[in-house]
Amino acid sequence: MRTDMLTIGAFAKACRLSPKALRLYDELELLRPARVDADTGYRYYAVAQLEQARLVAWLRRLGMPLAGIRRVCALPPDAAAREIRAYWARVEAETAVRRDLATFLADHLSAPPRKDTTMLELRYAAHSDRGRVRPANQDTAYAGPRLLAVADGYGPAGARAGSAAVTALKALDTAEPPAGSVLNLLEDAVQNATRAVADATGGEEAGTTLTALLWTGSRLALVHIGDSRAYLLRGGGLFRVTHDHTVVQAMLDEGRLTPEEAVSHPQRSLLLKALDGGGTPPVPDLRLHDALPGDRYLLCSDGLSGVVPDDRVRSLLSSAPDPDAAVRCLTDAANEAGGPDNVSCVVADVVEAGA
Ligand SMILES: [Mn+2]
Repeated sequence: MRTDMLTIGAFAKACRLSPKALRLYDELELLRPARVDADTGYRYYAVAQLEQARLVAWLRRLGMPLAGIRRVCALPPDAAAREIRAYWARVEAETAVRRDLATFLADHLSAPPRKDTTMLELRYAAHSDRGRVRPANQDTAYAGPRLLAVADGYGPAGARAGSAAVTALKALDTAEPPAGSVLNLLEDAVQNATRAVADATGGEEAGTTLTALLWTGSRLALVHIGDSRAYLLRGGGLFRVTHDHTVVQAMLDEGRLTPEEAVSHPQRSLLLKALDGGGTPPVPDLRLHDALPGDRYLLCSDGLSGVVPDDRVRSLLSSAPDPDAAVRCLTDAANEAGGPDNVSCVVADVVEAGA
């Protein structure tokens, strides 16, 4: 027998893994023995495989799926390092989504923090504009006493898709506070919107984003799918509430793109998630925001966020005297920046009732 070959026992000792683990790695095709004796079935490993055995063990400890481990092990060190960083960025992004869901559920189960009995209500305005380049407007913007929504349709039947999604939510825009569980309302809303999009497009290539806020009387519940956005202006600061469901955002999260590269990326509007009327409704991002008097919310399509930088949005939004003026000056700003896309804005102020 060659001297650079180790029995499974000797190899196990040298790499500090159990023979059982090594047999498992063999079965999972993560680490094949260098030689298997045809007569006895004994496994032999090369000394050069020690490093890889340790790597497999660490990657399993990291929780990397088997396919990922196989890929990493087949790569040269530099590429393997990139693959591990990208894997971890994905884990963190997925954890962030779960963290938001956990926060949403905890918020939902805890009482609103406002102890005084001041009634709050929304003052709102919506405006949608074709822009300066597109032949038609495929955006839909809606604002009512309880519902704020923006949908950005794409594909030949995109306008119908966006409008159908928003129309499906309008049943929530009633005078009375929503009865029953907000969780059910939001779940039903997305299902109804998905069905409405399917009916409206009749199998044509089309879909839409949907970003909506539902007013419960003390809180705003967010449903979000796609790359339209929600922002909150509070205490002079502009906070982005939503995370884009785009390929470019995922690449940003994974550290494969810089924010500067993302702004001009040719595929920046390619969606990872949308209401396309397909079989299963996409899982939306959900959030619950406690409303404070003086809060100003903005929903917009990428026709605004794609061309008007956040600090400009913040200054326009904070200087506008009311929601109507705000939606007008924001759409104007998008058009002044070239208006390459349809642009939609919804602005709502949280105010004391009767104020
Ligand atoms: Mn758009």
